[in-house]
Amino acid sequence: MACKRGALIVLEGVDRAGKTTQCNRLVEALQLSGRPAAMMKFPDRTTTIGKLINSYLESKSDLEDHTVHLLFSANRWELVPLMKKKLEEGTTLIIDRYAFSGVAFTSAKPGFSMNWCMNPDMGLPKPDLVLFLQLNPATAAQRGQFGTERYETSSFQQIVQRRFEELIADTSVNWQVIDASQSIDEVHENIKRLSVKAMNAAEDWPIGELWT
Ligand code: ADP
Ligand code: 2DT
Repeated sequence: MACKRGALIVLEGVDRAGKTTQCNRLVEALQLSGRPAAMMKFPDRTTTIGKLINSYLESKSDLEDHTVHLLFSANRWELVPLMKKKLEEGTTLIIDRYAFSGVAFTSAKPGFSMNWCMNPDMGLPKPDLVLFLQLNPATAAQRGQFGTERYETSSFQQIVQRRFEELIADTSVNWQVIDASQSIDEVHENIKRLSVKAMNAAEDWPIGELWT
């Protein structure tokens, strides 16, 4: 019998919600329980396209807003062959940000509709589960100051949060909202339970296509 495929699990959420912490914890826990798992992160700043994005985020270069949106999307598409290979080999992928961040951040800029922003990511591998780590700005502030990269201001992040709320209303995607104000261990237990359930449900189904 062909091996069961891995699941595609995405973590999204505002700055300092705990995405990176929880992705690491989840991969570690799955591996310890004998389930192949690997972490990925978007933007992946190591590729040629990722280096252009990194320079933009660090304000070392300027890029026209449509152009940078398409680069973020291209950065996902260039990794699709690797993602599919791993999923088909049975490895579950835990991903720190995906197309939802792409849409939420660009559509927070003036003059961008969510529909325009979604188009370049249509047909990407569809996540089996998207975990949204919900955290209010006051609690996020207790976890440290904003960094110095582009987009790291409270006024911009408030608009991003509203765009995420619109995306979460889309029932074609398996969203689960997690209270990220709980302790790291509590959040981890919630996330692990939902992930194992999604992994078991995904293994007999083909990989879907996002927003098609
Ligand atoms: P993100 O990737 O969403 O920006 P991080 O995982 O980098 O968030 O976490 C941001 C900061 O908050 C880190 O210092 C991390 O240790 C801390 N942190 C993460 N989760 C929690 C939590 N549940 N409670 C308290 N602090 C947390
Ligand atoms: P971090 O590397 O700290 O997560 O910040 N972004 C991300 C976009 O504008 N579009 C995208 O498609 C993605 C994946 C969110 C990366 C910053 O880049 C933003 C914060």
